[in-house]
Amino acid sequence: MFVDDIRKYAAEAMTEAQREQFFEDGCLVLENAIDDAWLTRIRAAVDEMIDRSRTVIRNDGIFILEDGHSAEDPRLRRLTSPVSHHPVFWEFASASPIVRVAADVCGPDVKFYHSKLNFKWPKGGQVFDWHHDINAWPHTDYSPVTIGLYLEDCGPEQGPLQAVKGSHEEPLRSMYDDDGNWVLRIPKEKMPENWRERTESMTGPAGSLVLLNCRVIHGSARNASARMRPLLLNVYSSADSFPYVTNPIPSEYEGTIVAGSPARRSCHDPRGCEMPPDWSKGYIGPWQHQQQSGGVMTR
Ligand SMILES: O=C(O)CCC(=O)C(=O)O
Repeated sequence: MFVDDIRKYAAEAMTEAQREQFFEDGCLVLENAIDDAWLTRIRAAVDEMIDRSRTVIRNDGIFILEDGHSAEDPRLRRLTSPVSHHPVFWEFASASPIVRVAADVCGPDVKFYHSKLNFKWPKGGQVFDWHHDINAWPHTDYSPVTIGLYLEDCGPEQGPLQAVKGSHEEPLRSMYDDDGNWVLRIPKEKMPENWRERTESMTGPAGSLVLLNCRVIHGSARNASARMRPLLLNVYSSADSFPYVTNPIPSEYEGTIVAGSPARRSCHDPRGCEMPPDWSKGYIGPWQHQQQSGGVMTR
C-alpha cells in the first residue's frame, strides 16, 4: 500500500505527527509503547531460550553465536525466528499493541513476514554495518517495516539502532561489493550526503518500539556498556505487498494476516529492487556476510 492511501486511515497507536515523522524520516522511536506485563513474559521466554543455547557449540538454524559462547557463559548474536520457538513471541507479534503500531504505518490490513531476536552482549556484540533491509527480501512495494522492541533500557553506549533519516527516499544502494559478493553493507564512499548529521541514534527505555522503513539505511555499533542489549524484531507489510524471493527467515507464520483482511490485488512500486542471492540454497545470517567482506561500520 502506498503512503497516500495509508494516510486515509487515522493513526491509532501513535499521533498523526509521529506517523508523519516516520513517513518523512523512515524511522521512529515510540517510547514506553509496550507495558511491563508483556516485557516480563517476553524476558522469561528469552531466558528460556538462552538456557537452551548452552548446549549449542556452533551456529545452527536457530542460534547464531557470538565469539566466546559457552555453556557456562552463553553469548548469542541472534535467535532466528523466535516466533517458531516459543509461543509468547508469536502471541506478542500477532496479538499485542505492536499490531496497531504496524497498522498505523502499513494500513489496516497487515501481514506478518518474519522475526528475529538480536543480542548485543555486554562489552561485546557485533557491529552491524550500514545497510538497507529490503535488498535481502524484496517485496512488490516498500511498505515493509521492521518494528523492534527494546527488552531492556538502551542507551547510546549499548549499540542502539542508528538510522540515516530520509535515506529511504533515496535510490537504494547495492548490497553487493564490486566483485559481486553479497556483503550487506554500504561503504563510506557510497553513504548519502551529510549522513553523519542525519543519523539518529534510536535509544529508549525498555518497552520502546523502534520502527524502520525497509529502505532506510541503518546499522548499529558494538555494545561498549556493561549492560545487555536484547532487541526483538518483527517485520510486517501491508497485506497487498508480496515478497518475490525466498524468505531468508521462514516460519509457519509467514504471510499471516494479523490485522484486517487478505488482499485481493497486489500493490507494485515502479522503483523495483536489487535481487539477493537465492536463499533457498541456504542463509547464514547478516554478520557472516559482513565479516567475510571485512566490514567495519563506517563512521
Ligand atoms: O541488531 C541490530 O543492532 C541491527 C539489526 C538490523 O539492522 C537488522 O536486523 O537488519
